[in-house]
Amino acid sequence: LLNFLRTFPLALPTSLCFWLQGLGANGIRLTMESALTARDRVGVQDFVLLENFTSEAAFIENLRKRFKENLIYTYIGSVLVSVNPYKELEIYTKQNMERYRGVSFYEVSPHLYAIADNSYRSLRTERKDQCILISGESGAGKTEATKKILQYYAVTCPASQQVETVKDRLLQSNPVLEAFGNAKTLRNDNSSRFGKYMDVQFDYRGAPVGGHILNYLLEKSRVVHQNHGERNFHIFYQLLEGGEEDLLRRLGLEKNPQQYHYLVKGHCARVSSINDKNEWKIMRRALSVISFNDSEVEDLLSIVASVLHLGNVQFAADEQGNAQVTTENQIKYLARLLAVDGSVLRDALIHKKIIAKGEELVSPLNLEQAAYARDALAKAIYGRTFSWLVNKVNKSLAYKASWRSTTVLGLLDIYGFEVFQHNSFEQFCINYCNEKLQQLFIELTLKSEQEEYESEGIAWEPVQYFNNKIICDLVEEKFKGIISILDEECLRPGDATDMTFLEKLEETVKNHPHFLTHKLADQKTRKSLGREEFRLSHYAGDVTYSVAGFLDKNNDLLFRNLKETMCNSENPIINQCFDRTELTDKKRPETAATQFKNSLSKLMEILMSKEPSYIRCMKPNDAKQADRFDEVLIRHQVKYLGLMENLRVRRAGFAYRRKYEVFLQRYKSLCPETWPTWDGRPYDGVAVLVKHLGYKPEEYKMGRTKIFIRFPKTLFATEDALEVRKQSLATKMQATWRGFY
Ligand code: AOV
Ligand code: MG
Repeated sequence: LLNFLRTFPLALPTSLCFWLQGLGANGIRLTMESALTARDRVGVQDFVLLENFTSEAAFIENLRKRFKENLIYTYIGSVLVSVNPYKELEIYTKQNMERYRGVSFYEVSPHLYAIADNSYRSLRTERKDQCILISGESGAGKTEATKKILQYYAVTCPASQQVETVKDRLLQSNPVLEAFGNAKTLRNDNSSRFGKYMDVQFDYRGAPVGGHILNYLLEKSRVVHQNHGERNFHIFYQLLEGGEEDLLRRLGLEKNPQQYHYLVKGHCARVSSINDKNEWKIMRRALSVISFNDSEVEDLLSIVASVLHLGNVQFAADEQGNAQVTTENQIKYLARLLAVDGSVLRDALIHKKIIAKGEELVSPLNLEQAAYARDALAKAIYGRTFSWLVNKVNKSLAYKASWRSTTVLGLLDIYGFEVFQHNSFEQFCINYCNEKLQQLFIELTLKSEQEEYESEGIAWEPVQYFNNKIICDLVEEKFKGIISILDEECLRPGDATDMTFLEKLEETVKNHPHFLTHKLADQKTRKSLGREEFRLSHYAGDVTYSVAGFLDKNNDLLFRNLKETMCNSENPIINQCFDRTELTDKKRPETAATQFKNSLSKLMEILMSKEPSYIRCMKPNDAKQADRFDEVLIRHQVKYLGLMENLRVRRAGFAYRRKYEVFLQRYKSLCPETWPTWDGRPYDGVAVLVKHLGYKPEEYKMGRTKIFIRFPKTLFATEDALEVRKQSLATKMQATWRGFY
């Protein structure tokens, strides 16, 4: 009977369940992993229970065992470690969601639903804002995890007509933002090319009533260029593959992506893992859910199409070497789609207008400059439309009764750490962002551990760990940091180039242990560094960045006459994206890197103000394949995610801790004095219980609200005793059942 119940825990009628719990068989609903044999096969579900907790090999072995059994989740205390399975697992069903609802963290096997549920309950009971921080390198499963958590809330939180609309919009914002903000890279077929922080607002009943998204630095350069094996943003392919004939005709588009210069750079318009046609349908439906009307959809898609047409605008040089547009047809389409005057746009693409001493100076562009202006326009249009889109989503998610108080739960899903053959400004920003998050993780987990020891009245034993603050400082410090130096070069009139930036960097940070260039390197390492490169030793590994394009990308300038043209656009979206005040504003806009730095610093403040939970995602192999556990790759991630340090901090002294009530409830059947009920304080009950179990004084400590157990073996012995007791109970019950028949 017990075996049957274990296999089908949900088949248990509630009354029977209570009866069995009464008999002390509450372990039935627990995972089977407490049994000794299971532990050998599937490893421990919390790394703190590893006998040899300082051994990296033991850590990885435990991960491997579990991965092999499709157990992709494991805890380090309250931190969830997740390994991307690269295949669909049957663990995200509605039934499984119900299993985690309202259940204490440790009573069910590790899952992101447990993290989601735990955060949600803290939010409800303590009315404290929460955030769930999901980190890990590109392709490790952050975005999937975020979506699964949102689905969990959509299914398990209280419902009503109005709430259903909000839930729908929260969920449907994803396909839209992913279509416009995700792309295939070499690391991930659905890689997030923007950072996203999403607040979900809950009302007093715990129902989701609104939301808000903050977006971070979109990788705009992808619009005009993709590396080999990569694609542009999904939306372009979706539109060409899935768009109805009528629509494509109106937009002047042909179905074939090969026709468009902006889509052929990576030589892989079609990818087997991506069904653009299907995704198009999903995206279109999602647009309606987040309250796009037909004309807004048309305006939006006109902009997408206009980017493709822009890419096909070609130039030829006249006798003076000045660029002339040779593709009149594209200008015609552009004029219609962007709702601007065609000849004005044509002129703006081949001239540059400067205002000097109050006078307008117009000068022609050469071929190279014209191509540059065209690409800058494409990037600006796309980037601003993306921000507009996020804004639009936010309007549809806004809590209608915002005067009422809400609590919020934030979900952070950013681009993961990435290293390619060629790394540029974008990777620099993305990896810097990951540095910041890692630092937050270190600070907060250490802090919370220390605080818990303090509040429980137990002495704290310090732990050595690598603090990556030194790398964050290298990037962001005032005057001396890389971003400061980059900005300085960007603002310097005259002959500043990417190379002068590199030279200045060398001068300013030459002695930094995490910084290296060709010139600064010793003979041996020098070979691996080009003269245009610098190398940063990130927490997650060395990355070599090429400085080519740094100044341009950081400046992110659009020629004035192109801006003017866009300001006059009658496409309502473009019109909102380009504001006239930009033309008169004398102040230079902030550079891209500084904007990013400031927005990250605000993000850190937001996250610090909330109670955090962590999901650390890992990638099992580089081939995006199921059932392949590449130990070298995993070891690398275990190292840089600081998981061993995390574990050491968590185990500083004690392997295990539990609230007295929880501990007593679980093990009370093992002691005649606490069984079947203990009427006194839980503290005293636990004291009696552990005395009966023969715990030695050095094996445990009694804190204010929790018992702290030093070694896993003590806990395992108690778990095994519980198992034995359950077995004997089962035998007794079998006898009872037999008696019924
Ligand atoms: P990322 O968000 O961490 O990378 P994703 O969440 O996009 O990574 O995951 C990459 C791919 O791995 C997905 O498209 C799925 O095919 C697969 N995958 C991830 N998690 C799961 C899961 N739990 N179950 C099944 N398949 C999964 V990046 O955005 O590139 O940093 O920037
Ligand atoms: Mg992602």
